[in-house]
Order: sequence, then C-alpha cells, then structure tokens
Amino acid sequence: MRGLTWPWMWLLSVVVVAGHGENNGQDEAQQQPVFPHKHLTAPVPSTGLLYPRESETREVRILDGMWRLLISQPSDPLQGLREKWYEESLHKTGLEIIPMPVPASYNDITTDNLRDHVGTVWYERTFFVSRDWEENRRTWLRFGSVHYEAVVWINGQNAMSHSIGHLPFEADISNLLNFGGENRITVMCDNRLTNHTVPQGQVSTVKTDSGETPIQSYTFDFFNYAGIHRSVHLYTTPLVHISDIAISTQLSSDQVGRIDYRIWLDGSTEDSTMQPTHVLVQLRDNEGVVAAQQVNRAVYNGTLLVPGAKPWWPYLMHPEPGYLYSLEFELFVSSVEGDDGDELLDAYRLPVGIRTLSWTSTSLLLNGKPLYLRGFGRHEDSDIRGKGLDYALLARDFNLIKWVGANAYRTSHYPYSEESMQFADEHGIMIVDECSAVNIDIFEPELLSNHMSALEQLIHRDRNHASVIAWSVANEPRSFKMGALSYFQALVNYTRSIAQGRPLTAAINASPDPPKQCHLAALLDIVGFNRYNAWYQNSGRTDMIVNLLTEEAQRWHQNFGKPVILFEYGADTMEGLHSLPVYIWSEDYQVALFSQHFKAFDKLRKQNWFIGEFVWNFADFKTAQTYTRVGGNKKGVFTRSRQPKEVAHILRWRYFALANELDWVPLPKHLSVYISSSVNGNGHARTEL
Ligand code: GCB
Repeated sequence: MRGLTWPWMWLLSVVVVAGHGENNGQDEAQQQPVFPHKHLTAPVPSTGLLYPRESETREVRILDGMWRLLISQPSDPLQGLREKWYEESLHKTGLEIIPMPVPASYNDITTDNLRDHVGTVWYERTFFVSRDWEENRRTWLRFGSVHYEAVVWINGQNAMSHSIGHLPFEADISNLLNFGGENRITVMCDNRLTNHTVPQGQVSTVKTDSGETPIQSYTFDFFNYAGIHRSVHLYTTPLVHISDIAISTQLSSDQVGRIDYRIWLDGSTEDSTMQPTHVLVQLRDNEGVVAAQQVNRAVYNGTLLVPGAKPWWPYLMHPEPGYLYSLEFELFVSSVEGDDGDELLDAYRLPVGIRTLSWTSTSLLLNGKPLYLRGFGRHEDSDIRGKGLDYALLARDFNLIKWVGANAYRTSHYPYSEESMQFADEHGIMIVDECSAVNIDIFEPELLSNHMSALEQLIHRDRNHASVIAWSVANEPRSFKMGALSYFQALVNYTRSIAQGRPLTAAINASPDPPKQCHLAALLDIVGFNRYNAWYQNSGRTDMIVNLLTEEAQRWHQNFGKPVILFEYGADTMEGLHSLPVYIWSEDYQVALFSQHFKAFDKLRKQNWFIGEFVWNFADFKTAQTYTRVGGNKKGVFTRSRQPKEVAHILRWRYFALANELDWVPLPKHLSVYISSSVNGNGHARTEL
C-alpha cells in the first residue's frame, strides 16, 4: 500500500501501511503454516495496544478505586453467565457483594479463603460520562491486565473479552454508553489454568470434609494471583485517530540518530468535507526543542535523521542514562470548502530512546558496545496487593535496583506493567521481556497457538521501548521432550518474524548435552540457562559451584555457538537466620553461595561469550502452599517488604565493582563501612585470595 495518496487512504476505515523500515513480518507469517498441523496459522495481529496518553485531542480518565466484587460458587463458575448477572447491578442477585480495590489481586484482601478461590469472580462499578464526550469522538475502555480471562459488559451489553493475563485489551464503547448519565461496567474474571492456557495448569476436584470442590494446581513457582491487576482507563480519541505506532532506532558512529516510524489510523467519519492533509512528525529533546521533523503528506511511514543525537544508554554506562525524546505525531485535516487552513485532528506523543541494538555469536551490543548484564529475575508481587500495580512499590523497586548497581532484569515470568516498562526506559534499566509461558510441558497445537498469541501481544505492546533488549520466549519449558522440537521450531520461526530488531532468548533448565538435550537452544540468538548449584543440586556444597557452573556454561556455548547468560542462581534465605559455619537457609549461606558464583562468573567473563549474571530473585515472593516454601519463595536479595538481606550489600559491591571495571564508574562512597585505617586507608592490609 506504499505510496497511496490521501484520498485513497481515506476510503479505508482501517489503514495499515507497510513501510520501508523494519518489516515486522506479520503479513508473511500469517500466510505460512507454522506447525505441522496444517490448520494452525499465526495469530491475527492484536490491536489497541498504544498506551493511553492525554493530549490536546484526547482525554484520559482512570477508573481505579473501590469496585464491588461477587464471588461465584467454585462448583458452578458459569452460573453468572447463565443467569445473566451482567444485565443488572450485581446486588440484584441477592448474593454477598464485597468491596474490592482496583488495581489489586483479590486473593489477599479478605480474611477468608478467597485466596484459594478457583473459578470466576464478578467485578462491578459505575461511572458518569459527560455529554461533551458524545460529539465527534470515540470513547475507549482499556484494561492494563486482568488475570487470566475476562469478559466485560457495559450497561449490560457485551463490550469485549480477553484471555492471557498480564496484557492489555480495549474496545470502543461509544455505542454502549449513556452520555450525560450513569454507566455500569461488569467484569467476569476467571482464574482457571488448563493445559491450553499460558501458563499451563490443571483444575481437578477433591473431596473435602464439606463436600467436593475444584482445586487448581500448577508446577510453576509463584502464586497464581488473579483479578484486575492494572489500571482501567477510559479515554477519548477523535473519530479518526492514530491507533498505532511502530518505531525502530539506530545510532551511527558519528552520532546521527535514525528513527524509522510507521503509524496506523483507525476510524471513519461521515463528514466527507474533512480531508486529512498531512501528519507533522516532530522529535523534541527533553527540553522541548525540536531535534528533527518531517511533514508527511502521502504516506504513514518515514525516517527522521537526528544529527548529534543524544543516545539512550543504560544505567551506569553513561552519565546521562535513559535519555528520552518525545516523538510527536500530529494529524491534520482541512475542510474542502473552507480555507481556514489545516486543523489539528489528533495528537499523540511517544517517548523514544535512540539506540542501536545488535548481536553476534558471542555478544550483545548496545550502540556498538558489548553489554555485560548484571541484574535479577523478578516478580510483580507484594504483600496484600499481590500482583496489583502499585506506584510506591514500583518507585521503591527501581530505587533498590539502582542502589544495588544492577543494569537489567528479566520480566520473569510474564509481561510486567506498561508503567514499569516506561520507568525502565526513563531510568536506563535494560529488560529481557518474557512472555507468560512458564514450565510448559504438553506441546499441543492449541497451546502453541495461545503461546504465539502471548508473544505477539507482548511484542506488539513493548516494541517501542528502548529498554527492551531481548524477548524471552519461555521459562524452563520441558524442552528436552520429543514434542518440543517441532513446537519450538514453529514458535521461534514465528516470533523471529515479528521480533522488531531484538534477539530471542529463553531461560532453560534442560541440559546442553544428550540424552536430555534442550531442543530450543539451537533456535535462539542468546542461550540463557537457570542453574541452582549448591541449592537444588548438591545442597550445602558451596565448594561445588565454580567448576560445575563454568563447565556447563562452556558446553552451552560449544554446543550452540551463541552468547550465554545465567538467568537464575540463588538460595532460599530466611532473613535474620545466621549460622557459622554456613548452613542452608541462613543469610551467611546466601552470601557464601553468591561469592562462589562471582568467582565462576569472573572466570567465564574472560571468555568473551559470557554476557551476564542474573540473581534469582530480586525480592521474596508468594508461591502456592508447599512444604518447601516457608511463606513463599525466599531467594530474594531483598525481603518481600523490600529491605536488604545481608547479601544485598555484597551484591552491591560486586555490581558496582563491575561498573567500575567496565565503565569507569566511581565506586559509591559508602560501599563499605569504616573498619580501620589499615583496611580503609593507605595501610598494608593482607588479604586472603
Ligand atoms: C526456577 C524457576 C523459578 C523458581 C526458581 C526456584 O528455576 O524458573 O520460577 O522460582 O527456580 O526458586 O525454585
């Protein structure tokens, strides 16, 4: 469709232009069968994933706050659908309604066993929409994430549905609203995981002392929190508006930035006198000064060149990390009859960091510089609110990440909030962006189809973030199994076709060697593995880490010829528990185990294909109840309330020492406390090696 003229485009109610920039490959991928089962094709590309932002042409309201919740009988999760609870206010059911905050997981809010509820719950709230919103605009309702499956009604009419948690979805609800009056949103949320959901789980029935009840089981190691986890936005757009944007950036060695952009328009108007004339594309630096601009009259894609561009650099790799420009798109129309000049129809501003990302068989490079990633696997998890978005927690976590000197994390094991991705851009924290396929085991076409969709939605949502440096297609799949080979060939083929200039990786726990060799590693660009030496293997033996780890990393590289990263290592640690000699679960043991890993990493770093070390985990987090977990997984460097364990100080020392060695970052003043002049001053302290 390249080169179409405006009037032509105007005839289309949804306009998609394939540009000359990066090809996201979706068109091709859709035509190819991607699995031996012929009927299986790539997912239909998702829509509506542009984050709602205010502008002179758009209004945004957030519908967070106290909603009402009705809990369905676990034995009859579809009762509400049969009885059409959405047709009227939930209190008409005569069933108990309780207050429920949004955003939050519902599990830990009450004092009864809502925590372990299996099946559906119903949310509801009312809101007013002013009469002004009726004219010449569209009103959208957007959910940042409802886990796992959601059906939404407005004033009793079905508005949208979505499955796969941790991802946004939206619908134009203009035709369902009472403008100038009260409106009701009803949401049915279902938390059940099956063999076809991403991630997988099983629901079975058990006999309790008071009768039969369904229970949910899963093999992954974090609690299956559910509910409306992220903000609910109500926002307006003009009738015809910018519905999507894709950018890719590059930086040349002489500091010329290049931004290839593409925009999509959506909508139509009955007013045939309105004609779009042009899109004004302006790049503003962080002081508002225009650094590049283009008036685009005929096509919806183009390239901006930015001489003397300020690059996006990660934290501690540059004095001004996380530099962002604002890329403004302004869509103008003119009246055919009038000669009042062009009129602004829609405006959208996208924060953009300019950087080049590339990789080889030994390294991952940003702006031409090889990266050494030092960071964490994390969870979106905290006391009471579970997986609910919490700005206080977000800010605290980033303060801790920076305090400890990390430069990266993996969004283990699902997409994190859009707000956290924006924060990562701003702070220069690099993200390995993982989809929600954790511990997948039964490699069937229906799962593959949902898994591809999970990746499509994740990549679509996050493709414009400078912070995203890789896509992780799965965590610890049973990738040594027979069915895994054709499954991952199809999945990786598809994902590569939409990868938007990022390498593909995964967190693997299968073996680099036969007989249980991983079928996925050979397909990836970066091999990531998880290994718990001296914890799950050889518990208590901190003298069995260095050789085992270095030899295994070596085999991953030798066998697959890719850069290698350790995505998980660690030890459960009870805060306050101490033991000399060191003993597992004590803070001292965690320190000893980390220290031996550091030795292994330093050996590996000498071989230039080892590109990073990620601790498991940033903070303690909740899991399902088992006898191996005391209140949850305790492998955090920080407690669940985000206070440092002893190891945090040691890790901080290491991460800053790496920053100092690799990027000449001065060590923070108070990295270590004063001991004596011979240790801290110019004395001649003798050290053991
Ligand atoms: C893993 C998993 C992670 C677990 C961790 C553990 O390999 O990827 O989800 O929490 O081990 O602590 O067992």
